[in-house]
Amino acid sequence: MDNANLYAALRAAFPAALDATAIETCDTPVPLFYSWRDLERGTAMLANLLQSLALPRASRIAVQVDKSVEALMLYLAVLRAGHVYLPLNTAYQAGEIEYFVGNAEPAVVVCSTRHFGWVSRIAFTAGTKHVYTLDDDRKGTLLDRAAWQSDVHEVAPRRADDLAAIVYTSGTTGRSKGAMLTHGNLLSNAQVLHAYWGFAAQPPGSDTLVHALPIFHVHGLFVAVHAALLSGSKMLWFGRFDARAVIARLAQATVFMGVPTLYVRMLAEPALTRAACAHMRLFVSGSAPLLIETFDAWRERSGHTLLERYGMSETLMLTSNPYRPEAARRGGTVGFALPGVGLRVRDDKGLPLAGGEIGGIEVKGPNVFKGYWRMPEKTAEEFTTDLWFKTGDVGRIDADGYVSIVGRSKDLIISGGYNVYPAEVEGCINALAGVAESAVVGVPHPDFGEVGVAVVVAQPGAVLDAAAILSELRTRIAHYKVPRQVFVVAELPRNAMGKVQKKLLREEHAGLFG
Ligand code: MLC
Ligand code: AMP
Repeated sequence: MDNANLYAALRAAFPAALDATAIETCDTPVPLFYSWRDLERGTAMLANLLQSLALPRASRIAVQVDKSVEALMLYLAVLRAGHVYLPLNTAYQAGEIEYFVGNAEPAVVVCSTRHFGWVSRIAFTAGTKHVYTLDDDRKGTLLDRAAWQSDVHEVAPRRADDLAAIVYTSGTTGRSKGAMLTHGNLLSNAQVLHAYWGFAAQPPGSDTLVHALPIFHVHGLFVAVHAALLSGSKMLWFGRFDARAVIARLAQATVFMGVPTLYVRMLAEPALTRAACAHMRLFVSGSAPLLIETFDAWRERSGHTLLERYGMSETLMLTSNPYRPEAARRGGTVGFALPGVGLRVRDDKGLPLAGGEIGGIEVKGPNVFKGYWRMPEKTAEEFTTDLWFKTGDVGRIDADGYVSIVGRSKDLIISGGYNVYPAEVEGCINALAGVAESAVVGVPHPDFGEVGVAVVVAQPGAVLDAAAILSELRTRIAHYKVPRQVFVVAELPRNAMGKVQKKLLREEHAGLFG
């Protein structure tokens, strides 16, 4: 039987000329050039280090580090060694990390040196045996240890339905859930996008992808990285997104992937011109709704039509506008269900809707995850009896098959491409001294698309200070979850049933950010 380990498939796509550059860094003090051989050897050494620890099969390797090529190699090494990669946003605070580590029980935790004190305390308390550090300057105990390992490693045999990664997504109620993704989920989706977005039709190695997204979420880690590796394409690697610096490198690139905020920020740069984009063949947008104004402005300024696609952590990519003809990419839609993906729209009783009607989007396919980590009841809740996954997104399919997302049944704010669950933020605010209750709503924001605003009611006799609430929240939750503004009010608007009317709050604060 063939080895279904995702790393084996990615490795098989490396170009024959292993000394060619696979990754060039763009914002390190000096540019660093990593060859395909460097990737192969580096991941072998890291995989051998993991193997030397004699961990149980399918151990979780939790990683909260700044973006670097070595961090990418660690992801590939975890696949290679047959363990389960658990990426963590660098913005997560101690309370959040404590939950993830407690829930996933990782055998190994890797963090940056500056966070080693508190992260290792959490990890050792939770029973993790090995904590390493990895920084974005090629330093840290992980690399020190790996340096002693052999650079030859046989890829661990895995089946398509073996776990490759767990990606935590916040829940509408309660705590985050770990979406279990298999080698088969990741490879099948990567292969579909490889064909659908025209990578397969290019001569191998002729694409160059500008990689400027974080590598702790699906978009940057799976969609962008797998597309590049599976096509033997070089990556121009940015540790963090900088609009001007990215535009300056487009002349050497062919593909860019970003969340809408990245396009909004590039549009604000005078350097974004048709000439600057002349070498490019594809700009992909996803993770959050793309405003039609951004779609139109991008076409006008760059001469390219953004290709918008739609997906989520549990399912990877679901729909995409067509690659060709460019003219068939429709702004305001997320395109067609990808090959192999079943997508249907149902009413709130789960009954089929006639074409064009708005309802809940349900999906099926080899890309759909295996379930939530150690939460069988939550998994069961999110699937229909005929095993379609309920995305929580609300949309419609038009007569030509284009899918549009018109809203969400889940109470979710997407800010700069990051998901913020109001229930989690409200829980945090409600736990503060003197708070009786709170409501967090998303309002339009010119840069981040949407940001959270909190409306808070004090307990009788208590006096609340908005600034104090904000600074307290900053120590408890990731910065992007902290509301942009806090209003202290006498009471929350409620309907006759006593339910907080978030719609009214959204309307009241809709104009806050212009
Ligand atoms: C930063 N800030 C944010 C924020 N990012 N606030 C709300 N939402 C965000 N996304 C805060 C900072 O803490 C800071 O607050 C202030 O905004 C200004 O920060 P900045 O320096 O301008 O931010 P920057 O570091 O440039 O980051 C912005 C960004 C980043 C857009 C580059 O957020 C980003 O990389 N987003 C991409 C997220 C992503 O990859 N999503 C894919 C998920 S996968 P203060 O108070 O200090 O001023 C998925 C599935 C799918 O969804 O379909 O793909
Ligand atoms: P996550 O849980 O971070 O994977 O986020 C997935 C969610 O992002 C989806 O359920 C959608 O609500 C949203 N999303 C992703 N892509 C798009 C898009 N192109 N347009 C609108 N929403 C999107």
